[in-house]
Formats: sequence, structure tokens, C-alpha cells
Amino acid sequence: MDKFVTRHRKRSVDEADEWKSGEPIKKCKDECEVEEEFSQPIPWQKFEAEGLDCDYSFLFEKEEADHLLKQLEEEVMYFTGDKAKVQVYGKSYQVPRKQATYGDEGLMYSFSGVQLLAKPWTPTLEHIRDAVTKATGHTFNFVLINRYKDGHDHMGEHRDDERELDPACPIASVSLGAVRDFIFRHKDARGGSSKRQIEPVKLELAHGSLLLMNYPTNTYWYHSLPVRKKVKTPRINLTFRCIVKNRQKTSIKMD
Ligand SMILES: O=C(O)CCC(=O)C(=O)O
Repeated sequence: MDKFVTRHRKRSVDEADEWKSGEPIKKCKDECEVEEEFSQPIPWQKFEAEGLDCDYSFLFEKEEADHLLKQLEEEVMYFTGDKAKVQVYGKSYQVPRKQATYGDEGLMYSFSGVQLLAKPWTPTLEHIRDAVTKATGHTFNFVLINRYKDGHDHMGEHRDDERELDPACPIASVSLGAVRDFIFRHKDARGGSSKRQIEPVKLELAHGSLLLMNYPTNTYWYHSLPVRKKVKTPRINLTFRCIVKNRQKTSIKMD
């Protein structure tokens, strides 16, 4: 299953099929030069199912991953108060983990009734973001950070299909700390009276790993990080995203 795929610089959704073949998309000399500059071959494992297209690899070796986790534990400032709550059917709930958002100036991410404004990139976050860009050829302007103190902290089923996210850019998920299960469920196979029988796709996200959720995964598949009571140590997950500035839901609010 393991294979080497060299990622190339940002492509459009229309180019996705061409790209899937693993062949470089060579259009012009300038573009190709940029591709070379950004590409850094790493061994990718491909996960595919109907409408699901993901790539998984190790981005950091243990020693560097340990160091980055330690740095982030010291640096990241998590939301508190109302910003640490979500609205579901008009009711407010405490998020069962800690969350933070960093990115380019003025960017904001809205979901489940909250609007989270990006804090400026820290040197550690820039380092991780640039490593993801080198490995994928994609550039990112925003990161959502989730910290799970242990296996009781979790994330419920959801899709990252907000309209401000650029669909041509994968969501790049970097994991540091405890290994956790990550489950994809097809939208037609959820709940007791589901329309179809489609097997969930289960992955283990390891320390130092990178998971790419490529288009159209988030159109058809929900994902979750379930409770795992046996997990006693923390985990930090960073999802790097590309937000299209003029598609942000509302005007920017300062904290
Ligand atoms: O912690 C994880 O791996 C899940 C993160 C996630 O689902 C998200 O940021 O949308």
C-alpha cells in the first residue's frame, strides 16, 4: 500500500482527476519551477472509498515531534468562556477539549454558532505549517488547534464543509502526542435508519503524522475523534486550512 507520491503545488478541483494519477501537472516552465521548489517526497499511504480521498504519512520523526509538542504546550493560547462553547439547536455546550485558532491577519472561522478569530502565527506554528507546505505543495492561511487532555476529551461527528474553505486545498491534519482513533462515516450511512450500508473508515492518527483530507471527502463523509478512556496522555491536533477571504460569513469581529 505504501508508495511514494510527489505532491505538487496548488491545483484546482478540475485538475483533481489528472492529479490522482500521481503524474505531475506540467503546464508551463514557471509553474513547474515552483512545483520543484515545494515538493519533498515522503511515503504516502492512500485511503480511498466512495467519495473519500485521503493521504496519510509521517511528517516528523519522534524526536522532532516530541520537541514540537513541548513547544506548543508552552505557546498555544486556548479560548475560554463563550468562545469555548458551541451552539447546538439553540443550546450552549462546553467544547469537550480545548481550541485555538491562528493564521493570517483578520481571518476568522465560523462553525456551530461560534466565530473564532485567528491569532498571529507563532514561530513553532510557522515551522509546522511550512513543513506541511513542503510535503504537499499547498499553502495554508489558517490553523484550528484542538487539545485533548486525555481520552475523555473528544470531537463529535462533523464535516469540515464550510463555504469559506477552499475545496481545491486539502485539510491537512497534523497530530502530536497520544495516538487516537479517527473515524469517517458516510453521510448516507449515519444513524439507525440510514439509507445505505457503507462501512466506516477507521484510522489511527499517530504522533508526528499528517493526514490530508482531499476534495471531495468532506462533502460525503463525516469524521470524529471518539472517546477512548484508556488514553491517559494529551494530544494536540492542528488542522491547516485555506480560507477564501471574501467568502467569510460575516465582517470581522475583534476579540
Ligand atoms: O483531532 C482530530 O484529529 C480531529 C480534528 C477535526 O476533526 C477538525 O479539526 O475538524
